[in-house]
Amino acid sequence: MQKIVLITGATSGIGLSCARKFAENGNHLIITGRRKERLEEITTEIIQKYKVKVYSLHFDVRDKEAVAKAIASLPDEWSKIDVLINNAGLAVGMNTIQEGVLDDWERMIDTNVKGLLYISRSVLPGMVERKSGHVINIGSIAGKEVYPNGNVYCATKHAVDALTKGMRIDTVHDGIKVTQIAPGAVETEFSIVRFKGDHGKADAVYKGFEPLHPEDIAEVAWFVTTLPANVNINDLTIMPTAQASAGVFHKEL
Ligand code: NDP
Ligand code: 8X3
Repeated sequence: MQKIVLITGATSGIGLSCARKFAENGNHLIITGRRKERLEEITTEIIQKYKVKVYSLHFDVRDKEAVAKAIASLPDEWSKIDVLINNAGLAVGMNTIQEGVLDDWERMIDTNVKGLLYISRSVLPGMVERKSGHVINIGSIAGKEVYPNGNVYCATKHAVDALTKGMRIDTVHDGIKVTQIAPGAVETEFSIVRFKGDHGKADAVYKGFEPLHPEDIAEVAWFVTTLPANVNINDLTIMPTAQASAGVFHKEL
């Protein structure tokens, strides 16, 4: 069955791979992000390649008015969202708390926690009204464990873990599925953003082992939406084979 799938942060990495995967399987997409040009390029690519419909919404998830306005602006044919993938997120910086950069903290908390909430607040009422829908929150191994200098990023992903559980409890009487996917190291633009454009530092994160690829996460996100109506996957932690926990890697350097 063709579904309408809204993916936040679809301009790169996991979100972009999810967009391609869901389109490949014949679903119509609402893709969002801040980088308008990329959204336009991706829209054209996906429509041409997969022959599905794509609607793009350009906004910052930290801006609550923009989020509400964007979702409310969806034409009727796009308003019945079947699957919401709360993926937009980022890490900024790696410091101890005593040396932390307040602006980095605010960017992470506002994007990963408040942004996810603003989107969910706008999309969930329609799902509840229709008694149907699936929310997939992209958490992280950082939402299960804490590692040195990861403090605030880990806190935001622990919040995603808690919000996923809360969302499931709040919507259980309405037939909504809520799933968290919590990946370990995935090679995307994530580390370039975390290290503020320092490609050397970003590349070093993935040296000496094969990290997850964003397509691996998209495959699983797609899988969880293919299960029968009575089956929900609550929580999946997905790691590279060479990563045992947040800080333990087998690296051949
Ligand atoms: P990328 O940097 O490649 O993608 C992040 C996406 O989020 C981009 O599309 C970006 O779009 C969007 N985004 C970021 N901030 C905002 C904002 N304020 N408003 C709207 N969109 C925003 O990284 P990943 O694909 O790796 O990250 C996706 C998710 O996966 C994140 O939640 C991350 O925490 C999580 N994750 C990543 C892991 C990894 O190792 N890579 C592991 C575990 C979880 P734009 O810049 O156009 O706004
Ligand atoms: C991203 C992976 O290990 O940097 O969530 O927390 S990690």
